[in-house]
Amino acid sequence: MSYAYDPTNIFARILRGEIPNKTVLETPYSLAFEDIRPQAPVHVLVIPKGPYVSYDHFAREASEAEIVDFTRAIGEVCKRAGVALDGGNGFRAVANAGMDGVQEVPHLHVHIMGGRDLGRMLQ
Ligand code: IU
Repeated sequence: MSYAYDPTNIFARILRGEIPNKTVLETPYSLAFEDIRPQAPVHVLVIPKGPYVSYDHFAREASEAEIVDFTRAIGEVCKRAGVALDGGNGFRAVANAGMDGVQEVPHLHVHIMGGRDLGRMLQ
């Protein structure tokens, strides 16, 4: 079995410049932009530029350079948004995957949400 990536998904189209986005950060291997339906005062999506469906796909097939870049991009987004723990009140990072994870867009994205008390996610 291999992962099937659909190059027509909306984030692939954003990466190709076919659809506008509110960019927060761009690095060699990653892009971060505002979620169009924010669930919190801070709601940014961080995506790798490579064609990865999900976190498990990325973790298994991305290069070390991509993984380092993506991880650092998440840290930088948190810092820029003022939610990193060196000065901010914190955040939630979520990556939904597949049917059970209720993933809407089949291109890996990590939601960074913060700016309010997000409540308990797990009971
Ligand atoms: P999910 O993790 O795949 O369920 O979340 C997809 C997110 O992508 C969701 O929060 C949408 O509001 C967001 N989004 C977007 O920011 N821009 C778009 O054009 C589309 C979805 I379609």
